[in-house]
Amino acid sequence: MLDGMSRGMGMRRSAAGTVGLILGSILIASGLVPRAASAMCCACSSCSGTAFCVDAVPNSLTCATLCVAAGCNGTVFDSADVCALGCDGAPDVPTATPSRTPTSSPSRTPTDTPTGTATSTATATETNSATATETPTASPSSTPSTSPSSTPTSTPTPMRQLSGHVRYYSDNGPVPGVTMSIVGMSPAIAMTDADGAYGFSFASGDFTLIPTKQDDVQNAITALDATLVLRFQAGLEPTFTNDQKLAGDVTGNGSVTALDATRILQFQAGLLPRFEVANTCQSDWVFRPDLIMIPPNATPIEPQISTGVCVKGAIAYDNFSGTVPNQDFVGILFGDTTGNWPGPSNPTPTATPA
Ligand SMILES: [Ca+2]
Ligand SMILES: [Ca+2]
Repeated sequence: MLDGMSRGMGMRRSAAGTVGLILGSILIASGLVPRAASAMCCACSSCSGTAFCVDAVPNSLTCATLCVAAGCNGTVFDSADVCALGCDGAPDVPTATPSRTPTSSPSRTPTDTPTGTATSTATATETNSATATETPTASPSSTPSTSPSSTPTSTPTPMRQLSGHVRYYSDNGPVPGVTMSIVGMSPAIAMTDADGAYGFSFASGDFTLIPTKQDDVQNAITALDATLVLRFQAGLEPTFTNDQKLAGDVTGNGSVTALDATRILQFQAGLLPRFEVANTCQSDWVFRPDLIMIPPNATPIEPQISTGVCVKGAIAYDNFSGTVPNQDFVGILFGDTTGNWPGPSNPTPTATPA
């Protein structure tokens, strides 16, 4: 299966591969080794043209994970193997197609055009060949805008099937205003409230839960953060945690260096509107799952950042059902290595049920 998955992932970068491998091991360990099944086509709905063919893994969680790994916030999977542009079209046949939907086959125009005016044929050709490259562009991924989702209608608080909290990494304080996105067959969005709590009234099937948050810096990024980065790089901060490393890698290249310190100084001086890593991740914050217990059929996905690639922290659920609380995350503001983000500032929106 690993082989099938890795082939399915095709040209994806190493971070995605790591997630796939981790997921694969978890699936094997948990006895979810695939039954014989048709291939599944996963189309990442928010990155048009990105699709994967997953063979012998009757598990849309894999699809969601692959799309998440590719930086796409939406997944449409199709167990019948009939994606719009096809997966492999044949059940039970392992394919090696990491099918980027064949948008722009640089078709040589049919040679047998009758009349001989060679002029017009030349133009129609290789114009759009450039689009076929597989650079995992941090493309539009539909960052769930904090849109004024038509909500609060004061219904009696419904039973929450899926719920949890988001807390700040340094002091466990509540993080409000986090957009919690359910990515899967039935996409939904909820916001964390002033207590950092969120909840979805309806959740079922296969999906991935992904937090993102924009802005809300609140003067938490100062020269002190840059100093701390330099001290860490010089080996003077032995207790620098993984969370601090996530905060400090504002260039998003997977390591904490003097360049990160420079960028932090530029940011706090107003010379840099946004960190590179925030652009790559489409989020000014990074989150990691913080589960007391991992529910059955759930897979925590740790954030992984390397040049041009941002695998967001998430929890993937396979065949979710029932009522599952405590699906918590830890939030980290990019740049805040000192961890002094002060906590809720503005009156925050009341919890927005999905
Ligand atoms: Ca860096
Ligand atoms: Ca700080």
